[in-house]
Amino acid sequence: MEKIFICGHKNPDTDSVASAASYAYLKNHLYKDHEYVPIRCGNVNDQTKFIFQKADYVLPEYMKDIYPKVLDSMTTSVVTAEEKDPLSKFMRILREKNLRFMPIVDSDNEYKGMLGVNDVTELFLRDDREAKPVFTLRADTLRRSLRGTILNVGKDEEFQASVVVATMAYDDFNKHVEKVADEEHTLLITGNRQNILQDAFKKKYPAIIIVGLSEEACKSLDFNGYEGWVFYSPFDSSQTIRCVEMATPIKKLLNYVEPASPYDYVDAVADNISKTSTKSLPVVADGKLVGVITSTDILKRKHAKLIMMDHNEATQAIDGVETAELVEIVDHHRLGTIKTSSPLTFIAKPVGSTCTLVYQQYKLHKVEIPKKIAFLLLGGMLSDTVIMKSPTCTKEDIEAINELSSICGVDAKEYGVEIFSATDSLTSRTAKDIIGTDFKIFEEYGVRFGISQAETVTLAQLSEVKDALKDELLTVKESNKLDWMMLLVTDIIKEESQLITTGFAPAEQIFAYKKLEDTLFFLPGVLSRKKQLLPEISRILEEISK
Ligand SMILES: [Mn+2]
Repeated sequence: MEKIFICGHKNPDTDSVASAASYAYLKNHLYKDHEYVPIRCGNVNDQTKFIFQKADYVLPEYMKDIYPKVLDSMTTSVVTAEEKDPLSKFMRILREKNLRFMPIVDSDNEYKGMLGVNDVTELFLRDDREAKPVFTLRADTLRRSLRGTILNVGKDEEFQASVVVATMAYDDFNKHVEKVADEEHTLLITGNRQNILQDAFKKKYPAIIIVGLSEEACKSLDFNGYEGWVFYSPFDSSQTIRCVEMATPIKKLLNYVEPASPYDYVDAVADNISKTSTKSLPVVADGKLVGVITSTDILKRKHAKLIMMDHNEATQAIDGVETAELVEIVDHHRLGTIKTSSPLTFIAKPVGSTCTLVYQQYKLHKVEIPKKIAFLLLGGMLSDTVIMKSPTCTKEDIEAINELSSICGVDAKEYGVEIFSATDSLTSRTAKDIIGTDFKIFEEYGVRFGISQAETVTLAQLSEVKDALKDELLTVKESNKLDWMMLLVTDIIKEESQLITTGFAPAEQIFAYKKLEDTLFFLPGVLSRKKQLLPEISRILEEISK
């Protein structure tokens, strides 16, 4: 079944992960045409982990990116041949299935190489009328190719031999054999010629094929003392020679083509595919063949289907989003919307959390909310609305929180405090963790800037870690090629924040906030990046752009 991935933004917060997981549950409950798979494109914070533990629900799986992978485009129903099979079997399958090549495996489906029509053609295109071709043969494949029987078991299962056919007069034949054949590497094909057979049984030929004699008559022959193989062929001499050629084990003709992994990017293997003679690559996982990817597969490559949760801007989306087919966006942020190639469902409302929008979808479709999902949704709502204190919190959020609390059998405020206590204090976390956990990139009026937010139950320890945070902000600014980077540290109890920045003189001069020191500002009553800080930043960027 085709998958549709449901993914929150980069540096996922609780709302984005909880909404993705609970929306996937709803979609899978409602629709059976696709498999809805919740994923996340970053590590989860301690708060999110706590909520998923509390809900006893499995965290969405981590996916680095959503670029098309070999796994999604490869052909999995592949006709193969085994390396021990004779060429005749390979040719028969090619003809029957109308194929140009086949991956070759061993009896455990372990990948051994590729064999195409071109490789076989080359074998027969050799212009060696002067030299006698030497065939590498295995007794078993030769018997299968001849569809004959073994009359005498020889010494070596595998041997190399040139073919000599006894069609001349006895004396001429003896002379001919002496001239052209090396006794230990000769495969004699003969009819019912007693004198020739009597001589042959005394020689070191690795194999003799008898034609033109009934199987019964062959059985009365006396091979005593002969150490090579004796085969009975139901065909005439010319057909038998062809069978010998076609008995060459596939193993001898194989090309080892470096396989692709199912997790390779389609773009990365396209070049290698075009270089192969079969215009295809075997796909191998743990040594076993799992499929084949061809140039046709590449042309028809499948783009991942994606539902974006809790964001709508490309800068915040999973890597490779530009290659994905967006089927839906569920969000409560401002629109900085990504461009799409086809129409899509867009569920957006200025409520306190994306989990509230998911809750409303359960209501709309009259789907009962299981307790586990209620814990996730409630967690996302309480987290995003800072226990209903944030100015982003609406009546709709409160309604949802009340109903979910009763499903979970918890007090919302108590659960909220539990949730926020699950995040470590400022001093116990590294600057990298504090800044990296909830970090978003925006672009406005030609200015590329980042805002991280950290919530805490007290700002008292901020002065201790301030310098380390300033250093880390500069590092993040550099590595993301930003003009301006800042961290909003919010005290959810006192409902105030401090903002540390990397400095952006033209803008910071006209900030509405109280400057405590260089690149440090005090923001009383500010809890929300989205609803309070971001509009102020937009305002001043517009101002200075004039
Ligand atoms: Mn959110």
